[in-house]
Amino acid sequence: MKIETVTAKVFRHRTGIVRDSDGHGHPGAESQTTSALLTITANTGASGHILTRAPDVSDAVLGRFVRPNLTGEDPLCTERLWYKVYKWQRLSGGLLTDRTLAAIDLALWDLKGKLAGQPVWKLIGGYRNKIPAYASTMCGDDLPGGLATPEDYAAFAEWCVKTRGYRAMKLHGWMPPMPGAPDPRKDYAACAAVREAVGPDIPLMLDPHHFYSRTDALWLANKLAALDFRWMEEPMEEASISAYKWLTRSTTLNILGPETMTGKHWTRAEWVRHGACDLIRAGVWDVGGLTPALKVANMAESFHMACEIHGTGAGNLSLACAIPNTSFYERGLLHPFLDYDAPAPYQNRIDDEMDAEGFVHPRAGSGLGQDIDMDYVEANLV
Ligand code: XYH
Ligand code: MG
Repeated sequence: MKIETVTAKVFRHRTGIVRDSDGHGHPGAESQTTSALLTITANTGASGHILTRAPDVSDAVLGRFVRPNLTGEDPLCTERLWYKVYKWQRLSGGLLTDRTLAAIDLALWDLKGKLAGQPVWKLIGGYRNKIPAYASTMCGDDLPGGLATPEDYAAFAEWCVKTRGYRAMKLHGWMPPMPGAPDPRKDYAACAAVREAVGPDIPLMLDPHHFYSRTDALWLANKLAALDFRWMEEPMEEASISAYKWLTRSTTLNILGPETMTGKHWTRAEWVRHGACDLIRAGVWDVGGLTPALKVANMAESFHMACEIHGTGAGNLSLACAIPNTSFYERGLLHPFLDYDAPAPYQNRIDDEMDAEGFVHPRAGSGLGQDIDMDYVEANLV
């Protein structure tokens, strides 16, 4: 069996999310955008797919770094193929990103599942057939009745927990360019209001401004510890392991990371080695795919540490349901003005449907479990 083609189809669709000047998403006027469907096809006719961002799978990148390494290879050899492509990153001048590596790896795992007739979450471990989700809010905004005040966060938290059934919640605080941001005291006010609204038994977490000083981060950590928060993630630039080592040692609050730091499983091993966090973080799109993300989770387990998965989607859900040492699935980003449960135009179903008790269930079908509207993709090609 051999890989025959690696193709990407760019298609247009509507979106109700606008990006601010720092890149954070917020509800906004409907507009047109594009996404891409990456497909890897074997000579048996079987195909693996993953939805991603168009720049991740440009024809230039696929032609230069991917097709020469995959065409003619056995698609089941995911470890071998990951390394074949990954090694081209070093001299790619930054053109071959971790996101591209992740898209390739995820499409190969989807193909492997299709060939095996099994869901990927079972092929890689199958530890659980459901997982509690936490409601992961969008970053704070200045929209009246949105996430503009601590009271807004509290009201949304009540809806998430008492109406929609979420069993945990993570706030993203206010970040620049929002008025008054960054301000650890404003972040804390929202956290205190949410704790008051949901009561003492709901796990709460904070993902604040990502460039606080050590002293601001420590002040916030200690205040959240007093509110019995479960963890705080990425309060400072993650390139400074020593700053995180200092913070983790200085507070009783659990510090989670690294989320966005490059270096894949190698960096995360260093964070454990240096005591720079209490819980490890890995998302398939951050570390170059499911193949390296599994290595992060298994490494963390060896140190009796949780590996909390960053981000949503079929790849992260498969990972979260495969491993023993994780607590929640991050479902979001959520906002009072947006219906997260409504499929995107190119989906028949969202990847991460959640029941009324707050559990997300991975699918029983073969592959990653995506339910893509292929007719919509074909009808809206760019
Ligand atoms: O928009 O800064 C942000 C969020 O932090 C985003 O990067 C991501 O959804 C996240 O951190 N989730 O935990
Ligand atoms: Mg985060």
